[in-house]
Amino acid sequence: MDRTLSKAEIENYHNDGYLIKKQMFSKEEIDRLYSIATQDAVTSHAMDFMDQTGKMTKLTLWFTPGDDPFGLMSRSERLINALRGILGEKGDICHFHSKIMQKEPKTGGAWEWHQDYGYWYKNGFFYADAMISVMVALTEATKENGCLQVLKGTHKVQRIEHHFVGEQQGADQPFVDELMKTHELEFVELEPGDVLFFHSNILHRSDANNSDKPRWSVISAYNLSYNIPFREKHMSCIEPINVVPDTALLSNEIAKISDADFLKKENEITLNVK
Ligand SMILES: O=C(O)CCC(=O)C(=O)O
Repeated sequence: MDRTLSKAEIENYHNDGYLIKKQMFSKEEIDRLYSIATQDAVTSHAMDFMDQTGKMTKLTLWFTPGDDPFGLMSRSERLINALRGILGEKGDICHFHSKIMQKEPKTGGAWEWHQDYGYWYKNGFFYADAMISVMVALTEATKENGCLQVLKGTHKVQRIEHHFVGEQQGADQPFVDELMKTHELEFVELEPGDVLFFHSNILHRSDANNSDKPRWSVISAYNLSYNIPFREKHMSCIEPINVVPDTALLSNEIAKISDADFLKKENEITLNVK
């Protein structure tokens, strides 16, 4: 399986604001990550976010990538090379944060239409083009279990105002309604091990999980080192990543998450990091 991004794939990312790369992680790697993701050590740090209908969706978020399998995944050569291809050489690639998204069967809630930069701008980052998210599917993600939806090409429209909707921040709805008339909606269905790269300004959302299957993923957000935020206290976002070989994820003995700097919900300012 060729895990490097071709010129055409990078061009597609810049045109559409996202790119799906199939099977960047093997079944064995995903089995290892998923088994750790479901351990108490991870789920006990999960924060609940209520959607408009009162349903809860959970996520566990940390900033500094450790030597555990999730840290090794987010620092892996294959991902960092892909990010260099997409983001170019204007700065070093830094890890802003990673989060394990836990959308439980029947109960897992929706995420409203938003741009990630709609949140991150509030932390004092100036350059949306220097920020990107990478979603790695830990389970199947389908329309039925609430896969991500993107509005193709909307990364080019700049930042839209965001307001609280339930406990989340949503993009100003009249702007979204208007953009829906002219931009194609794609349901990003993924298999375990597939990866979605998406621009910090692309509009995206997901439905509640009304199926009887969980929808779990890990999303790592990255930033280029020149994009120095003036309101963010966690400094991993401007520290160049210590890249590890792809083999590290399976060859490493650590079978649990590191005791990292997990985000706690009560911190108002850092809530903008989601
Ligand atoms: O995982 C999802 O369904 C939504 C995630 C998301 O919107 C985000 O991380 O910005």
